[in-house]
Amino acid sequence: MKTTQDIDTLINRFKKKDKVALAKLITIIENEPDKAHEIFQHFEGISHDSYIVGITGSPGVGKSTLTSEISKKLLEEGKSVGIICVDPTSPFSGGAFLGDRVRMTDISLHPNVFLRSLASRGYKGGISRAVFDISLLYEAYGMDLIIIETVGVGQAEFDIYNLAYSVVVILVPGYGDAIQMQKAGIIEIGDIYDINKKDLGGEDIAVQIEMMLDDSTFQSGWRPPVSMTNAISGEGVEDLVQNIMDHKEHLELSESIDEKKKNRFRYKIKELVYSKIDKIISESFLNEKEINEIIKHALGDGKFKIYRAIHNKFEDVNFEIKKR
Ligand SMILES: Nc1nc2c(ncn2[C@@H]2O[C@H](COP(=O)(O)OP(=O)(O)O)[C@@H](O)[C@H]2O)c(=O)[nH]1
Ligand SMILES: [Mg+2]
Repeated sequence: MKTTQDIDTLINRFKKKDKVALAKLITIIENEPDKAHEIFQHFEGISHDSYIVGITGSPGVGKSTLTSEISKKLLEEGKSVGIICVDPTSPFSGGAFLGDRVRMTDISLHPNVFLRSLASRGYKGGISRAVFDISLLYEAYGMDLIIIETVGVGQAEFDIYNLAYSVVVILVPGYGDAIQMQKAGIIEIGDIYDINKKDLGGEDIAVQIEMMLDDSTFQSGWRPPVSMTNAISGEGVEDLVQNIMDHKEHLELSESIDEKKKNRFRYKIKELVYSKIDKIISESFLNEKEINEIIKHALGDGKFKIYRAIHNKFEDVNFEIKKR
């Protein structure tokens, strides 16, 4: 438990761009979501916006390697980058060969980069809650770009489209045919496509994606570009970064960036409201002790009684919702 004074000290150091303070604040927010309002009230005067990029694709396609390469390009342009990596198989979280890990953590030593890796389980309020809060801390810190790396396609607990303004879908040679991609829903989600590991081929996939995109209509007026990269040599990464910047410019010019931002906050506000209500409900109707009693009861003389127990519990309740 951090005291208010500890938090004040951390905030002061954070405002002076102390990465250790940033790391500590992230840890507090991860473990004690209830502290978020106390922390964020210190940033109410900050109006900085970061641009949020989501990088998604199956495990092993090269997301971490690419994130690292993209970050290097951005650093060369004088930009700062905050990385959030939600991938249990990632070298960032220690799941791969030592060589990889050394190469990746390399960039995180740069003063303008901060990297946080999240295991995909065990967060109070879920992984998307933690990712949102960390992204907000990065914004307060003044990061120009935030990159969220995730295996998030179709993953219920982490919905990248609610957070990222540009979604980059990474594919690799040998992924499968176009029909499979369409079935997997992959063709609908990307703002940008990249075929990584071009040293192993991939022309055929690029052609198939291009054809599929040609057959689609895009109400937004943005037709997703397709790049090919070799994340190890860095080949093609410049094109990919350019595509991300072009998409950013498209969103800004067409003012659809506001829709993306609205969506991001709508998602967060709902989550905050539901977590408050959830807390009230569990505190006033069913606390852990009562749940344990029902479980004991159920184990004692029959599991079928749990339905009636819950039903009875709520039957007498008079829900009085005050109109405001
Ligand atoms: N041949 C080849 N291997 C790559 C390329 N990019 C990444 N890799 C390798 O693919 C493996 C998985 O990369 P990683 O970045 O961890 O993928 P992630 O799981 O999507 O984050 C690592 O061994 C990388 O060195 C590439 O362009 N070509
Ligand atoms: Mg990874």
